[in-house]
Amino acid sequence: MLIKRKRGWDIQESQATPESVYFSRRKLLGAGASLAAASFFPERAQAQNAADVPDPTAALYPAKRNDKYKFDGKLTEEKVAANYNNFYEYGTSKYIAKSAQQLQLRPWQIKFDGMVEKEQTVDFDTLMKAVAPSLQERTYRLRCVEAWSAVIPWTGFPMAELVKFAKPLSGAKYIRMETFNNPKMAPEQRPGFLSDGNWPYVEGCTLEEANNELAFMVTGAYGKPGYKQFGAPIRLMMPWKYGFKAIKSIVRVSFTSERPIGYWEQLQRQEYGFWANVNPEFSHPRWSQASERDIGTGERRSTMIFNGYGDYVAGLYKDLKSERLWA
Ligand SMILES: Nc1nc2c(c(=O)[nH]1)N[C@H]1C(S)=C(S)[C@@H](COP(=O)(O)O)O[C@H]1N2
Ligand SMILES: [Mo]
Repeated sequence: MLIKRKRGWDIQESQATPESVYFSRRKLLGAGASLAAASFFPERAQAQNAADVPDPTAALYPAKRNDKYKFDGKLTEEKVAANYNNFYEYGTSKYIAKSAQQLQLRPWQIKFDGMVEKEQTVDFDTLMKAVAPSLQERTYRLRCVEAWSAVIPWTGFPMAELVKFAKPLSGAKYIRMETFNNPKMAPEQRPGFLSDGNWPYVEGCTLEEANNELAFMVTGAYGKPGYKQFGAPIRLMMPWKYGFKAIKSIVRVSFTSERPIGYWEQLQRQEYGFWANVNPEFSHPRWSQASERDIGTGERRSTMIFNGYGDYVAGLYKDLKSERLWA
């Protein structure tokens, strides 16, 4: 596919206009409305929109912490992480927190289809009831392919529980996931706008990766559910892979025998591959991946292979040396 225009995601962070994370706040203050300014802060960004309905899963939060997955970084402050996001359905900038409040979380249905015992469409709250016993908080590092990183406490449940819930057939090898496609909730999805014709956002993984203990379905962040800019009500987190694999606001989970093609892979195959495992030695075609900038501290640090999670996941790839594991 021919890409004619330079799009937001073509620009590496350091090549983009440097702006402080407080840019959005100043813009709002400029607008003069103190309430609007306050809504920049995550505490307020969490306040329900008028159209939001009560969250029946609220009592499950904060979930018990699972400290097994230690990391060496400093937790990214909530107000920083919640105001520096990639969510192209709400624009190409990192300052989509306010726009993302248009996301309507209920009703939210998730379709399980493809190679499963029985196709089903399940309400998110029903799914939550089924997985509630395994709900937990885990802190993971997040490494974006654009060379910025964060350390975030996520609430969620092991992806293996989602697989169990879906009951895949024995021939299923891959999982393909889709984000919502609804211009009423995300105006950027209007025809003729950003990524025209390429929605919904799609990502995928192998069933083996999904069953790895690190693979996590995220339903909340910083101890709270329904955090829209983070991809509520449910998104993926595979901390050993570049962030673009961590698909947000999922509405469909399909089991297949064929490797799915992701949103970025479809747009620029030579730059964004299926595996996308973090590797400091394998450069992106347009920039080095050797180091990263922590959005919380502003410090630059060396990138680690598999983002530091090699003990858990390196074994998944030992027989795949001929594959492009690092793009
Ligand atoms: N649906 C959807 N999911 C998405 C994206 C997106 O644009 N749309 N961006 C991805 C990218 S590039 C990154 S780095 C992470 C960012 O997650 P965060 O905003 O929660 O930090 O979400 C990923 N999931
Ligand atoms: Mo990213």
